Amino acid sequence: MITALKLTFLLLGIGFCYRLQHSDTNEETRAAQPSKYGSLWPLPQKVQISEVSFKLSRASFQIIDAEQSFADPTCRLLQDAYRRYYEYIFVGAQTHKSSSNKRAGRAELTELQVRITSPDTECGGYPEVTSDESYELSVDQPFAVLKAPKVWGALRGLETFSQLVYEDEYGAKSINSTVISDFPRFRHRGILLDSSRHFLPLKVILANLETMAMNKFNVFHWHIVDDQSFPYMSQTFPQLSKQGAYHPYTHVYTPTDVKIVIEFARLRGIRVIPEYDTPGHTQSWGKGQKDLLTPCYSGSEPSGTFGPVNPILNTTYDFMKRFFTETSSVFPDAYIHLGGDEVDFTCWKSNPDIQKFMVQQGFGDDYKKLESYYIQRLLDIVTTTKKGYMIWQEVFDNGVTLKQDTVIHVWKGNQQQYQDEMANITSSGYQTLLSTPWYLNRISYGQDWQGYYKADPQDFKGTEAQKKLVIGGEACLWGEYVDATNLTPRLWPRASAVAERLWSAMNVTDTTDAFNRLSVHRCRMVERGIPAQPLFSSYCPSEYK
Ligand code: CP6
Repeated sequence: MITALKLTFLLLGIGFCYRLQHSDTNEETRAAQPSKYGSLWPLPQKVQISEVSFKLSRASFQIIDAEQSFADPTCRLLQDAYRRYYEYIFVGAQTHKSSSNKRAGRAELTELQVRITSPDTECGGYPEVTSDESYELSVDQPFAVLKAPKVWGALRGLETFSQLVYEDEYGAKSINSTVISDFPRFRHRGILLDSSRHFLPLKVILANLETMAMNKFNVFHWHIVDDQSFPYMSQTFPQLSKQGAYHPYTHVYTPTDVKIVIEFARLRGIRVIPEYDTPGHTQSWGKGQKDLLTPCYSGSEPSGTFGPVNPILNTTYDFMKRFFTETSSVFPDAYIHLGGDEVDFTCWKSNPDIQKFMVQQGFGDDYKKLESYYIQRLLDIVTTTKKGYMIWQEVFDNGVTLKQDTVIHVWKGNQQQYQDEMANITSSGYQTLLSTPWYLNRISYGQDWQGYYKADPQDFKGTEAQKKLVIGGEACLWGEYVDATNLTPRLWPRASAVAERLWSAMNVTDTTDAFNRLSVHRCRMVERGIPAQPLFSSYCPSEYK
């Protein structure tokens, strides 16, 4: 028999265990609370949300060009976006009318008017690093107004508007009277995907671009080829993918595929920057291009294996000239990423022709000089295609002469080392981009998004002028352990933490408020059909539908 005393101890014990697991001071174990900023993610620069709410109904609500707008119905980018966001606003909405009378007398919001305020709307163009993404949003009676100088700001504002819409306790779509004025903190907010270690079907790439837009990312860094496979179908050198892709017809990106990706991204204000990483990471190139790679030697005999691109042959540079001339017209962005990371010198050192070349050039046994020689010639070639370039930090570390508009991409080291690197790069007057703290391919148990959230690209010792040279950052999802089955949940919502760091004001650092908003933002991505993984023990309201 359980006595009253025993029962008391039992209950006390349960209560004690409960408090242990649900301590409010422990960030790992707190449940999401409502934030005063609703579920806005990333947080806009200035937000005022009032208590006054309006209802929205699928039947009467519309998104339209404002009469004064410089854009008109021929702007497909905007018309497509209106349709997309209309659907997102009413995602999961009840179709029956049961709730419509519950809060009678509440005003209805029937229109979002979108007004492009600059005569050059940039509707038919491509987004660029200098594109204006600012917008102002006012939600009030008789209609909501979204004002933006260019279509790029309108896209960002439409996403924000859709995030303001919520379901009230009766399931009716609602929005509060709100004033927002917004612009990004950094101009370059990227995601790197790697389609070489595993082929990524077009569907996966497009779903990721869609999710990037939900998080206001604006650069897709496409690490398209690497050692393992060469899925880019080149029109000038079709052998590269014929021999170098995992499969010559199914595991390739045709010229049409590439066009689809670029246009899908453009319609969402996202730049596509391809990376063709050389002279290292090029094993797959060698399969379709004879003599491109350096033959390695064992003693005085070729060993049958190959190393980095062969830097001593003129044929190498002829090839690069033709290859990069092609890619410069396939990809419209003003920049191309040229890699230049992790060059292994073992093979170069073993090759007698290279040894001879080293002596001729007076490089001694400093193979970094040989690497620089190659990169220098490559950069000169790419410059003739009128493109700017981005490169991994090793190229800067090796002292290669770079054009002043080069973007140096930092990816190595611990916090101290990457901060010193950013300081060095910017004190030499170069622009830089941070990725080191945002290697999302690395996984661990727990809420690792908080670490991504705390890193800041301008957190290093330097002058104001140096800080201005930091153009942003990129979250990287390297592909060794990632394919179509796990890419999306691995990336989202962890990359969302990076999105807020790169878009929102520098002082937006409260991880408790971030957790509250991000929890709902993650449920919104799930509602929109994106299998984003959970932050912590919880549920999404829509799971019950
Ligand atoms: N491939 C290429 C990679 C990496 C880099 N370049 C890489 C290095 C370390 C980690 C993850 C990825 N797989 N071409 C470095 C820029 Cl942890």
